[in-house]
Order: sequence, then C-alpha cells, then structure tokens
Amino acid sequence: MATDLQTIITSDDSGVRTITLNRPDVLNAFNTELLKELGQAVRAAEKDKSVRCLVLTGQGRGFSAGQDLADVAERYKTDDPIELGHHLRKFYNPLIVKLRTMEKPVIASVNGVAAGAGCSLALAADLRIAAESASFIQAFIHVGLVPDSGSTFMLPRLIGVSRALEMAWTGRKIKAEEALRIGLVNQVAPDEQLAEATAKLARKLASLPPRGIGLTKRAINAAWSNDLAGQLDYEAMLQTTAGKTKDHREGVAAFLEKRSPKFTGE
Ligand code: T3D
Repeated sequence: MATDLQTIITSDDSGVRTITLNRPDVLNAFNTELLKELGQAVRAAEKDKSVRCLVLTGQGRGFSAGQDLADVAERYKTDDPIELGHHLRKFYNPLIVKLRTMEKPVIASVNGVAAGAGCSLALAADLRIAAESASFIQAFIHVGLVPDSGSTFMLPRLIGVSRALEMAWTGRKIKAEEALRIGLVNQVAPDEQLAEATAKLARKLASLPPRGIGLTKRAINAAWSNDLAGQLDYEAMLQTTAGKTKDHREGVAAFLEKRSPKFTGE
C-alpha cells in the first residue's frame, strides 16, 4: 500500500510504515503543509494496529533542512507575524511528543543532511541509522535562534552536556562517522545500503511482541525523571501488564518447545 500526499510519501511493508519527507528541492525543509501532513501521518501510524514500527526518512539528498526559511521570511512580511513560539507549539511540539511517547519503535533513517528542526526530528526517533554521507547540524544559531523541537532535551541525553553545547553553539556539521563515535546514531551504513539496513532493523523490531516493545519505551522514558525506587516500582507495574499478554505465554512456550515464537500483539 502506498499513499501519496503533497509533501510526504507513506508506504507499508511487513508491519513497517515508512514516512518519506518529500520536498527534495529544499532538502525537505518544513513548510506548514509538510508539518500538517507529517503530524497526521504519525498520528495515523500510532493508531494503526498493523503498524509495528515507524521509519522516517527523506527523499533526495537531504533528510530535512529544518524549518523552511522562505516560509519564515514570508511570515515576516505581514504586520503582525506569528510568533515563533506559537508556531512551535502548534506544529512541532505535538509531533515531537507523539514520536517520543507512541508505544512503537521509531527509526530515523537519515539519508542526508539533518539540520535545525530536521536534526531535532532525527533526535526524536528512538533509533537512528545514518548513511555514510549524512550529517547533523544544529543550524539554529546561524539564524540567531536557539535549538528547538526537543533538541535541547535529546542532545545532552544522547551525547552529554559539553558536546551538546558545542554542537548548538557552533552549529558545526557532524558527519556520520563522528555521529556514530559520540553516540548520536546507532549505526552507519554505506549510502546504497541504507534502505536495506533500515528495513532489516525495522522488520526485526516489527516481529517482536508489540506490548513488550511499547512498554519498554515507556520504561526507558520514565527513567529520565524517576529515582531508583520509583523506577523499580514502575518496572514492576509494567511487568505485571506484560506478564498478562498472550505474547508472554507464547514466548515462554516457544522457548520450552524449542521453536520460534509467533507474536500476535495480544
Ligand atoms: O517558527 C518556527 O517554525 C521556528 C522554528 C525553527 C526551527 C529551525 O529549523 S531553524 C533552522 C532552519 N534551518 C536552517 O537554518 C538550515 C538552512 N540550510 C542550510 O544551512 C543548508 O541548506 C544545509 C547546510 C542544510 C545544506 O547545505 P547544501 O549546500 O548541501 O545545500 P543548499 O544549496 O544550501 O540547499 C539546497 C536547496 O535547498 C537550496 O535551494 P536552491 O538554491 O537550490 O533553490 C536552499 O535554498 C534550499 N534550502 C535548504 N535549507 C532550506 C532551504 N530552503 C528553505 N529553508 C531551508 N531551511
């Protein structure tokens, strides 16, 4: 199944939904239409039980160059332009929250440059696979802005405070090889093998027990704000839930019967 919209392309394969940002002429910079369609597509992927893993990628040579600056300049032509904060709260923030909290794995398959809010989008995914030619730029400072769309939350958690500040202050381009070394990405693949490497990981995740996968994401997210006692208690609560699933029983039975498990999501 493939549905073509104006600014994104979605496709399904083996429980994996891929959303491809599709404004290649401007390196998939976000205009309002793209933000709307992406938001709708992510919400639809969350609701659709047949979707067990979500992949985000970009058409052409970029992942995303962030907010469309021509769009911003257009806004400034009016007497009473929309405040940037308002625009963020309306479009970007709900999208980032949805990606971070939806109980399905989200993979950013970073095919090229990820700059500004495009970098933030990649950081909001659970896992990142980068093409060798991909790069990450906290471009906000070059246009006099601060990192947004969750970059100030995700970056220090992924690469530490000093590296996060250096990236944000200098707006330096981080190439894929360095991104792998500092923990910004999980994997780097040769450009021509990116799609295959992404599909392999995504299919693997899609074949695993969805409740176990989703509750694990919930637990790891909660660990950022819990103390040890609180987290242990939270784990016990989530394990009670996981322990009541058919997939748990199936996993135990398959192990004892020395066969591959078949997880249904129940
Ligand atoms: O209200 C709000 O929404 C506030 C939110 C702000 C969040 C943000 O994301 S702020 C940061 C916005 N992004 C940037 O500042 C990045 C701007 N782009 C670049 O610095 C460079 O394009 C890249 C480093 C990403 C890539 O460089 P390069 O040399 O590989 O490509 P290029 O030639 O610069 O770009 C190719 C085309 O894409 C070019 O168009 P042309 O000349 O071929 O017609 C360029 O203008 C266009 N493009 C690239 N980025 C954007 C863009 N057009 C509009 N907006 C962009 N962000």
